[in-house]
Amino acid sequence: MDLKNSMEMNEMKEAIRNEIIEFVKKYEEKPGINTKWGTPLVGFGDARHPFILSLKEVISSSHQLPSEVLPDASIVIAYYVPFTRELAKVNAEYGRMAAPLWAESYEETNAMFGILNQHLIGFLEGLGFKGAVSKEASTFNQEKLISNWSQRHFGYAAGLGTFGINNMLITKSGCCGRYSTVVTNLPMEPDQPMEEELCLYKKNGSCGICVRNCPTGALTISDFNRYTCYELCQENAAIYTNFGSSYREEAGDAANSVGSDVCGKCVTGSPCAFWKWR
Ligand code: B12
Ligand code: SF4
Ligand code: SF4
Repeated sequence: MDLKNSMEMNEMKEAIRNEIIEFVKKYEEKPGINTKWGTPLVGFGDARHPFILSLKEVISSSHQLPSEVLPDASIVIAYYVPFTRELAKVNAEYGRMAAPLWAESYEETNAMFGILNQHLIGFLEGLGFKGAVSKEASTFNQEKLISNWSQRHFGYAAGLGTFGINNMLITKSGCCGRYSTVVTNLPMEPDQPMEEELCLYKKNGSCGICVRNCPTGALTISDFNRYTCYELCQENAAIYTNFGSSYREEAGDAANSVGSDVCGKCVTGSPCAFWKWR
């Protein structure tokens, strides 16, 4: 890539970043939207990075590769949309169950992702490129409790953050937020995975607050039991049936298809939720 092209590609990255940031800012103002979001972070991951190509072995043979979503995939745009400290405080202080606003914000964010991703694809097409979204991203296997499109792993490959012992992908802005991705055929220099370790426990053995805040014991310093975690998420889903039912309808679990699978106590009361210095 020559200098002129690399400058144009940097400008393109900035344009895409701004498109996402501005979209979220405007979406927040829409009538009926109760969620407030912070400034999104955007990364550009290499669709053919060895880490991405290893996901079928690391996660499962049914995990999709970017080329199965878009045949000439080159870059996966991964973005992180943070919630606010106020929302984190409300959920952290609510007791064992998730706060209603946490459940509502989960649903509103997932709904926004669908619309924002289509907007982004239109934006890319306007520039002469292609974009596509994995259908697997909005569902997960109800027995194994894993998805065939791991947003966190694409976020990691795009340099957005590192995995904490709370299992979240922690960014420089924190981990109290949600991830989405769009696969593209953009011809640009990809971002690389972050080298700095952001989880305090992994960095120097301190903290461990997420483990202490987990009401079920699903999270320990060395392990995460997704089934125990899901039990509490399902208890919350039985209460929060009016905000939406992300992932459930697509999973085809008719008997259990309503409600918001949330909890988030390992995220909302943690120092890595927003980092004090930001
Ligand atoms: C299935 C699912 C669940 C299930 C199962 C839990 C699980 N698998 O993590 C249930 C319903 C229980 C659940 C619960 C929650 N979830 Co959930 N869930 C998903 C979903 C749909 C798929 C996750 C998945 O299957 N990943 C593949 C598996 C194998 O990977 P993994 O579980 O992430 O495990 C890997 C990491 O731990 C990683 N890892 C650990 N250390 C290291 C170090 C290195 C160097 C590397 C490379 C990797 C690595 O390796 C593991 C194996 O590969 C994603 C959305 C998506 N499509 O990606 C959201 C998602 C993971 N959930 C999310 C959230 C926020 C939650 C909850 C807080 C609920 C809530 N919103 O209130 C809890 C948190 C539980 C926890 N501590 O992990 C967010 C995480 C955001 C973030 N900041 O990271 C996601 C990404 C949704 C989103 N769009 O943002 N979830
Ligand atoms: S709360 Fe502390 S130990 Fe847990 S993930 Fe965050 S930084 Fe790591
Ligand atoms: S979401 Fe709740 S139950 Fe699951 S690990 Fe986090 S704190 Fe524990």
